[in-house]
Amino acid sequence: MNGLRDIFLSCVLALAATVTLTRILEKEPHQPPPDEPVTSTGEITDDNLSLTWGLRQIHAEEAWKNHRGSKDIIVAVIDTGCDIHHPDLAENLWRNPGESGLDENGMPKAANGIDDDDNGFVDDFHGWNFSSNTSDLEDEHGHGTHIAGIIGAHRLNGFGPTGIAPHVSLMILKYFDHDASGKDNLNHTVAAIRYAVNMGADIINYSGGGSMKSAAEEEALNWAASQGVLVVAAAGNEGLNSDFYPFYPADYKLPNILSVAATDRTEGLMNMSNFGVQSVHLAAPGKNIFSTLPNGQYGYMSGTSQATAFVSGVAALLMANDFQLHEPQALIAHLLKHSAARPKLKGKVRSGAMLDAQKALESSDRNLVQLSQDDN
Ligand SMILES: [Ca+2]
Ligand SMILES: [Ca+2]
Ligand SMILES: [Ca+2]
Repeated sequence: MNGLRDIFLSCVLALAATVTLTRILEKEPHQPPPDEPVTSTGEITDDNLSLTWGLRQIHAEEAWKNHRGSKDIIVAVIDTGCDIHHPDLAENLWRNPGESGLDENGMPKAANGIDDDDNGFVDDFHGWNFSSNTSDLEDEHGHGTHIAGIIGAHRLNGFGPTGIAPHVSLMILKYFDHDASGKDNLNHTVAAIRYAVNMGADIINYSGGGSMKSAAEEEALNWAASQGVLVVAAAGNEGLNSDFYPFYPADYKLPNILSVAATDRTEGLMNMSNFGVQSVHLAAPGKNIFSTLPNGQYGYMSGTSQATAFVSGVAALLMANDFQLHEPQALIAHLLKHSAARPKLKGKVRSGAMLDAQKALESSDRNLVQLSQDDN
């Protein structure tokens, strides 16, 4: 069904205890997300893991002893754009090889106004803005920059948090525009999915969605499945059982989609997180997550969006560590098998467990082809 659908962006203020998440955009498709991110003013260093409880809970430090990721793994972040100049992100952005280097006139292909790789997009160096149909990836909201940082902020660069995959290539695909209709945002999503697959993304991170199905979106995701692209999708922020109230794209019954619920520091589900023993695969940290924000800043955001990014990060590490796990079904099965069972999650998500990067990495086969990584 190609109708309007509500697009949620999980942006509950971490520091505002009384925030009630409301379904948005269903009646007013142009309505902005409910809250803006909270910007941190504190001094943060990337070895100050007290601020990044989620990394501790999934045992990221231990996982990094196995692998810290590879730029050869491309994660497409389909979201609100990204601060591509953020010092904690810039080096980990994907660079389209067909729009890199100099053209015959000595001009940088990234900004020469020419579609150098003839893929239909002019100067798509780090990705594409499907809202404005330009290469301008500016993130007016902050959500996309936050998600990108959870997946792939730099490690040991002296500031900010560390992404779960400190070495990775982040392909920035902007689909969301405050002023666009829900239908337009959905159409942009479909175009972004197709771009990601065409341009070689290994993983699609989709931290959004809505309650209405879209045949075009399902078809694009099915094509992604046929091309071996993993899709990590947010279970949704409505506090509902997705087995009875499906949320899309997380709940298309496709073999390459991994649906993620959100936990808080107690390792229980956040109240706002959707759940479902049939439809939601596993849980990951989602409350008060510290990450990058536009204009070189940092701050906190909460929701299944953030949990989804945690899973995408671990998936990127796994793919770098073990080529066999490049296949989405194999990776999903591996992640579920090597997760951390939690009593509070039993009967809530299919695995009854939360993400555990250490278990996932240590149980993958390092003797197979392993991608190289940098030293830090
Ligand atoms: Ca191009
Ligand atoms: Ca160009
Ligand atoms: Ca950092």
